Amino acid sequence: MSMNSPQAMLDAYWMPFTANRQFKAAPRLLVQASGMFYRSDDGREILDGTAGLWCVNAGHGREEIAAAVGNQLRELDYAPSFQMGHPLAFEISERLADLAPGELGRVFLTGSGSESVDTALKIALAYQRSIGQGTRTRLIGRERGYHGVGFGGISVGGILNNRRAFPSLPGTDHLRHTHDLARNAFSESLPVHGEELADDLERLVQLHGAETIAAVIVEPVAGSTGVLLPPKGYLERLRNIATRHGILLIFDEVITGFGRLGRPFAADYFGVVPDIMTVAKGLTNGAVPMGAVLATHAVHDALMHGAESAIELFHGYTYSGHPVACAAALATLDIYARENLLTRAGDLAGTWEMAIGELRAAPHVIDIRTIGLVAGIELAPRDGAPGARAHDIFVDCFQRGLLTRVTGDIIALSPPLIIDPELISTMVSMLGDALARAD
Ligand code: PXG
Repeated sequence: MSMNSPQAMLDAYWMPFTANRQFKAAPRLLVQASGMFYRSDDGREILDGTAGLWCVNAGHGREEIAAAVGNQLRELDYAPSFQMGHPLAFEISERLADLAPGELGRVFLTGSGSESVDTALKIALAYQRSIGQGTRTRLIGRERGYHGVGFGGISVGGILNNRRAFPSLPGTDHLRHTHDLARNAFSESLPVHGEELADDLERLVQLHGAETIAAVIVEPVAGSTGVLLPPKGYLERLRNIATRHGILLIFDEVITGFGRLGRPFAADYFGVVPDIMTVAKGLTNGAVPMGAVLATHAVHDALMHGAESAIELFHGYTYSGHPVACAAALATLDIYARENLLTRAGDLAGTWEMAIGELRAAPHVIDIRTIGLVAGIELAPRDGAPGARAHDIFVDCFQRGLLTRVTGDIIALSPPLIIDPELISTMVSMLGDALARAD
C-alpha cells in the first residue's frame, strides 16, 4: 500500500483505455450525477454529452432503478443460473424478445458488451456445427469495427491499437470499412456513396469459400471508431449476400440499441434484421453491468436437439441473468416505455442535426455526421500530432463543463435521450467555443 499523499492514492487503480500517467498528473474525477449533469470533485456541474459511455440513455440518478436494485438486493441478492433459475431472468428475456424486431426471440444473458460479442460468435459457430456445416469456422468483422475487448471481439474488431499487442483468433478476416471523406463529407442523412462496399463480403467468399465462413459481425452505425454511418443500401446488401451464402449476420447493437437512433434498435431504423444481435449499455441505463444476445428462433432451435438431458450450449457466466442486473433492466425498460425514450431521439433528430450542423463553419471541422442523437465531428489533425487537437478540445470542454468523447481526431456526442432543445444548443455552443479556442 502507498497511501501517503493524495497523489499516491491514485496509483493502485490501473485505469482502462486511459493514459494513466497523464491522467494521474491532472485527474478528472466525477463524484455525483443527476439528470443531464455530472458533478466533479471540485464541485462543478458537467453537462453529459456522452451518456456516460453511450449507456445512460434515461439520464442519471433514476430513482426507479435505484429502488428496484435496492429491493432486489434485499429480496434475492444472487442466484445461480446454471441448472437453476429465478423469475426475473425469464421476465427480462421475455421483455427483450417482445421489444426486438423480427424473429429475434431467444435471449442469452451476459454481463457486458464484450461478453455479448464473444457469446454471439460462439453461438454462430455452434449453430453452423449443429446444422452440419462444421467447416464454417471463419468469423468476419470489418475494419474500424469495435466489438469489445475479449479475444473474439478484438479478432473481428478492426481498430489497430486494440489488436496489435495481442494475437487474434485464427481464421478471422475483415470487410473494408465504409468511411470515405472524399466522396461523403458533410452528407445529409446517410452517405450516398459506398453501398457497393458490402460486396466485400462476396470478395471474401471468393477468397475463402463460403463453406468456411460462419458469421459476419458489424456495428450498424460504427460508434467507438468515430461515428461512421452506413452508406445508403449497404446493410440491406450485406444482409442479402450473407443470406445467399449461408453466413449468419450479427449486428452489434451495444451502442445503437435502446433508442439511440430513434427506434428501439438500429435493425428497426434500417429495416434490416440480423440473425443475432448483441446489446448491453442502455439495457440497464448503465446502472448495473449487463448484456444480452438475441438470436432468432431458427438459430436457437437448431441447437435444441439430442437427449433432453444434454446441455445444448456449453457457455455461460456466473453473472448471466444476475438478479440485480435483471431488476435494473426491467426498471429501465419501464422508464423507456413510460417516457417514450426509445423513439425520442427520432423526435429530436431534426433539432439535433440542425444544431450540430452549425459547427460546420467552426475551425478545423472537416466532416459532420449525425443520426438519431449521435454526432461525429471530425477535425483536421494537427501537423505531426494526430489526435492531439481533439484531445485538447476534450480537456478544454471538461474544464468548462461539458463531457465529450474523443477518438483520434473525431469528437463524438451521444447525450442521454432525455436531453431537450435548450441543452442541445448549450452543448453545441460550448463545443463551438472550444473549437474556436483550439489551435
Ligand atoms: N460492442 C460495441 C459496438 C461497443 O461499442 C462493446 C461491444 C463492448 O462493450 P463492453 O460493455 O464490454 O465495454 C462496445 C463498447 C467509446 C467507448 O468511447 C465505446 C465502448 C466502450 C467504451 C468506450 O466510444 N463500447
